[in-house]
Amino acid sequence: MDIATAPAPSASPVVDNAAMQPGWLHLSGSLMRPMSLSLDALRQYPAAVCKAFDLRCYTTGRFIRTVAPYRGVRLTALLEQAGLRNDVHGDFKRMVFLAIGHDGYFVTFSWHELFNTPVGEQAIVAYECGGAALDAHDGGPVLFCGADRVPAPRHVKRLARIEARVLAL
Ligand SMILES: Nc1nc2c(c(=O)[nH]1)N[C@H]1C(S)=C(S)[C@@H](COP(=O)(O)O)O[C@H]1N2
Ligand SMILES: [Mo]
Repeated sequence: MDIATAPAPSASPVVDNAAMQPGWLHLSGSLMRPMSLSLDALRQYPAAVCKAFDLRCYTTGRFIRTVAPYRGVRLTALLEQAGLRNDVHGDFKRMVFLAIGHDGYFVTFSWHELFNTPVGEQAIVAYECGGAALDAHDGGPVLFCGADRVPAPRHVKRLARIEARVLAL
């Protein structure tokens, strides 16, 4: 994996997620090459496909709907291209990734589960569902983790940003 050791930039600027252009995904935070990608740019990466699943709310147990298979790019592929910073030895092992929707809803992934467990193989940024393109007006791109027991929390509609953060005690 591509890991930087150069000095860190100053603190991340405050980002207004709602002001971001619908359909665009930004990768920010503790990365060597922060990126902004359109839905069409996401479609150029190697594709991964997840199985159809029942969307069910974790909080209420409510069945929402059955969702056809998503096709998208793995989150790990995007993060590998952006390159993780490693300003202090082993920083990447203390890294978490925030997947943030345009409405400010967000969920987390740890570096370990994405890069060091099978979960990472099924954590995708989807641009297609059941063979049909997911555009910005359909809520795309969607962040989906196919390994989760209850899939609704890490099913982020209108995904706007992935932010890499190194945790400190
Ligand atoms: N952007 C965004 N995605 C989200 C949420 C949200 O509030 N914002 N809520 C999550 C939760 S807790 C649930 S139960 C489902 C609800 O899906 P629905 O809006 O299609 O019913 O979306 C998930 N994805
Ligand atoms: Mo939920």
